[in-house]
Order: sequence, then structure tokens, then C-alpha cells
Amino acid sequence: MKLLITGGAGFIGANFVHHTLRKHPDREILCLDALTYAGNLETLKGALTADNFKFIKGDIADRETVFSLFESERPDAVVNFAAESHVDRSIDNPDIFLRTNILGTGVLLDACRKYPVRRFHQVSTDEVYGDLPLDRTDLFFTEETPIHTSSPYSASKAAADLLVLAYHRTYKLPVSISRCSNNYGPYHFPEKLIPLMIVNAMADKSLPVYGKGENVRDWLYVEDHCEAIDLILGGGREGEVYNIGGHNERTNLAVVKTILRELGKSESLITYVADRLGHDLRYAIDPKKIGEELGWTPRTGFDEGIKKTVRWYEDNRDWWEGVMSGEYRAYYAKHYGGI
Ligand code: NAD
Ligand code: TDX
Repeated sequence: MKLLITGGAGFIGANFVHHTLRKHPDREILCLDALTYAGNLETLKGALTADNFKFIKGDIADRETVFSLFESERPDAVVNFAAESHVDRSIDNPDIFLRTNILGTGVLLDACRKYPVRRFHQVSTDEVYGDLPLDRTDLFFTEETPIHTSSPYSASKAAADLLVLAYHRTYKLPVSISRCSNNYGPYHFPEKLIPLMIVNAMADKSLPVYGKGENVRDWLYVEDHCEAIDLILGGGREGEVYNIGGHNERTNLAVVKTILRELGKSESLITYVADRLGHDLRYAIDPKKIGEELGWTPRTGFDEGIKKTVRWYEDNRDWWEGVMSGEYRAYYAKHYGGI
């Protein structure tokens, strides 16, 4: 099988590349990635030297690039990870989110119509469901929960999901969609909560917590997400949406305090800063469908996963220092001001 993985130089995409090379050494993998600030070839070290792996630098929203790649390579299946993925950046500047997340997905879908594939899998997010109240811990997102987005990021991901489902209904394209909760683990870009708090704490810098830190996220170790996508590719039904999550809900403050404990640092590093605009309160996934249909269960609980992740950042300082480019430093200074 020849598998096209887009966005494979980013956090989850690269973990999926490594996962697939380990689990399916017979597969040929093509990786298309524009190498934005979030994409790094260092993250693919190891894969780049494999005979069955090929990297192509290119933009999924560039029709010519995508169509000529499909013409020459004729992939059997596509997994689309490529996206602008940071909510705060989407609040500052929605434009690029519309281009990559919506138009880019549209271009890939068009290419799959012209050069038929066995499966187009869209990697989506639980954020398309909006948020749940903090005081209703009995409520969870199911695949039937209405789309109800809050940020330009989640709106662009929801638009892409609707496009994917429309291509299934209208053109019978063999698609599937997964909507996962917050991931964490190796190669997570240090703009997101967990890696940002780890690298700041290691440097004894302030840890900027939005609002009161009471918002809740449902954390999943990235390897468990990769395994779920692999199972959907293998046996998930066409035209279906699968929620992925491991019932690991934590307030942001609890996550930050766990990281500080793990690193032996003081809670005095915590700095409360202005809240995110439109900040979603609580995400919580009901993963019953993927469990029942495909036998997926998460293997790594939060306590074990966060220990592994903190150790990984301690052991891979070169990686995270390398990806924190000038662009990222400028973003950090603008977004967090003087702290
Ligand atoms: P990321 O920002 O770490 O990586 C995105 C990758 O896409 C980068 O390598 C980047 O260079 C590439 N890219 C961006 N624009 C591109 C374009 N126009 N053409 C080609 N490549 C482009 O993101 P991530 O956290 O790995 O997320 C991957 C996918 O998973 C996204 O679709 C995201 O919406 C979804 N998702 C993420 C999470 C999470 O917690 N991180 C949870 C659920 C779903
Ligand atoms: O500096 C910070 N301080 C803070 O309190 C940052 C960066 C975040 N936060 C809070 C905001 C959220 O409540 O932490 C929580 C997690 O924030 P992010 O890491 O930005 O993730 P989130 O907004 O939940 O979105 C993530 O999960 C769903 C991914 O970035 C998305 O790509 C994915 O779709």
C-alpha cells in the first residue's frame, strides 16, 4: 500500500509516520508537508533514511503541486494531518487557517476524485463540537453532537469536515473522519500548553495560565491517537466519523502543577494571564463507537504519559531548541508580552 501522509513533519503526523514505519514496514510512505514554523525535518530524522519513505515539500492548497504528486505517485490512501493547528494564532490571524484547513482539504479531495484512492482519512478534532459546561461532568461529545464551533481554528476544521462528508455523499469518495481530544507526547511544538509549560519550567521561566486555569481538556498520549487512526484506515467504515479520547480530563491548572511536580519546580512559577478570547470551557470525548467497532482502547494513562513526555523533553533539548525559530520567538514576545 502506498500511503500519502500530509502534515507529516508536524507533531501528530510525524508520530504517525514513525508508528506506520514500525507497524507496517511493507507500506510505502509519501509525506507532503509545507514545512511551516510547525513542521520540521528534524522530527522525521530516522524516517528520512528509510527506503520506503519519501518526503516532498509542498503546500496542500497548491493545486498544481498536489495534482502533479498524485499523477506521478498514485497513492492508494491519504491521511490528512496538514493544518494550521494553534487556536491562539487563529484568533490573531484567521486567514491562513481558511486557506490551509479548508481550501487545502478541498484540493486534496479533488485530487482523490481525479486519481481514485481506497480511502481519504481526515484528521479532525473534538473542537468542532464546541465546549461543554464545567459543572456537567455527565456530558460527553458523541459523533452525533452538533457542530458548534468557537474559534476561527475550530470553524475551519468543521468546514473541512463538512466538505469531506459532502464529497462522500455527492461523489461517493471513500472517506472517514476522526475527531480526537488534546494530544501530548514527543515532538509537540512548544506553543501548546503541555510542551510550553515543560520548557518554561525547565528554564525557570513564568508559566502563563489563561484565566483561572479552570478550563478542562481531555488528554490523550499521541501514540494512542496514531493507533486509532491506523485501525480506522484498516477497518473503519466509509463515510463515518469516529471520536477518539481516553477519559483523561484535567483542569489546565492540574496539568501545570503535575508538570512542576515532575520537574521538581516551584508553583510560584505559575503566572495568571488574560484569558483566551472565546475560550472553550471543557472538552470530553465519548470514545464508545471506536471501542465497540474497532476494539480501540488507549494504552497510556495520563500519569504515565506525562512522566514519559517530561523525560522526553529533558532528553531532547536539541530538538525543541532547534524548532523554536525566530518566527516563534517573535510570536511568543507578541502574544505573552513581558512575562
Ligand atoms: P502541527 O501544527 O504540529 O503540524 C501541522 C503540520 O502541517 C506541520 O508539519 C506543517 O508544516 C504542516 N502544514 C501546515 N500547513 C500546510 C500546508 N498548507 N501544506 C502542507 N503542510 C502544511 O499540528 P498537529 O498538532 O500535529 O495536528 C495535526 C492534525 O491533527 C491537525 O489537522 C489538527 O487539527 C489535528 N488535531 C490536533 C490535535 C492536537 O492536540 N494537537 C488534536 C486533535 C486533532
Ligand atoms: O499559554 C497557554 N496557557 C494556557 O492556559 C496556552 C498555550 C494554553 N493555555 C490553555 C488554553 C486551553 O484551555 O491550555 C489549554 C490547552 O491549550 P492548547 O494547548 O492551545 O490546546 P487547545 O486550545 O485545547 O487545542 C488543542 O487541542 C485540540 C490543539 O492545539 C488543537 O490543534 C486540537 O484540535
